[in-house]
Amino acid sequence: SIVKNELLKRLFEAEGEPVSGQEIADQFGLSRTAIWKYVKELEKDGYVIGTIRKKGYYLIESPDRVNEANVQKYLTTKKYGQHIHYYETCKSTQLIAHDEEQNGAADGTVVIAEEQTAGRGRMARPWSSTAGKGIWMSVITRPSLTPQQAPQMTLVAAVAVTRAIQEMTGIDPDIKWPNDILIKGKKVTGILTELQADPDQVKAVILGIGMNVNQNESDFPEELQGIATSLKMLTGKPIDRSQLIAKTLGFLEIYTELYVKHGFGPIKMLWEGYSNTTGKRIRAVMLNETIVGTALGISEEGVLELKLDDGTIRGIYSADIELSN
Ligand code: BTX
Repeated sequence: SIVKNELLKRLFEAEGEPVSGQEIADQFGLSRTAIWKYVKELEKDGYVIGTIRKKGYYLIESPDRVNEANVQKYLTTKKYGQHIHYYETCKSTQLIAHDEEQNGAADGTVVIAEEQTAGRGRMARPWSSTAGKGIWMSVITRPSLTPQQAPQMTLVAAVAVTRAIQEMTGIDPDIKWPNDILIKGKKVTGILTELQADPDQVKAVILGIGMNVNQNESDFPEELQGIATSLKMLTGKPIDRSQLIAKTLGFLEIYTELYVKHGFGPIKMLWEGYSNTTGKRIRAVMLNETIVGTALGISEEGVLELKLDDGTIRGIYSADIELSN
């Protein structure tokens, strides 16, 4: 609710100093008892709040949760993240986002969970989503694009996430086409792009973003140890997930607008600056064939261009790629 958010915002801004319940009550034309009820709700959400008679409420401790209030206090966007649906646990934020999209969710609505029990990657591969350690979110975007332009949204999202990680940690990640973000060769983020479209018009692009933030090596299942990493493992410090979500949504909104207004050119330039494959020899594993060649870059359509040994150039629309020798 607006009142609860305002209360929380003031508690944060006061940095432990008391905030007058009466003032907020007056601002919204409510009783002090109504404000007290919001304080109780915040306590249920895990906030520890103290009371000083006649002075008001002060914040003692806030939970490490990526809920609406925690994320929104960092938001700088117009649309993205203005509506957040938060879950302690769910199967997959992607499934919920598809339902919400069907029910007419607004552009930029976000579904966030502390934990996913059936997080998924591309081609129904599982995505490890340990409770309270990462960012597991789906953003419902409604850009005016044709269905042919929609796959490039994966690259738009990859650039946004990369910029957000850079700002939060000072680390420069690499993007591995099409949807992986790597640091020191290990996967720190995966992006899953799913489309709801009519034949000539995109209804929604649902961007599933999975970021490893505060895991230790032992928080990953054994099969991922050695290939996955988290920002905390790289920086040695825990990271405020809510702030990172807000930054990611900020860049996502800016870059989506840039793409819709000015086409793929500017995104392509940003993307190529982060790509770790351009100019390298790679192997592209597709559903029914595997080819090896030199990566030339991406086309205006976001298609990966490979120069094969016989000199022909092939556009790759969907594949898993690895460095080859
Ligand atoms: P992908 O198909 O490119 O990658 C999946 C592969 O990545 C898995 O097969 C496994 O090898 C590896 N993997 C699994 N979990 C992790 C992890 N936590 N860190 C690093 N590597 C891992 C990538 O698909 C797209 C992932 C999107 C996940 C988000 S989370 C929010 C949303 N909800 C949902 O169910 N999926 C998306």
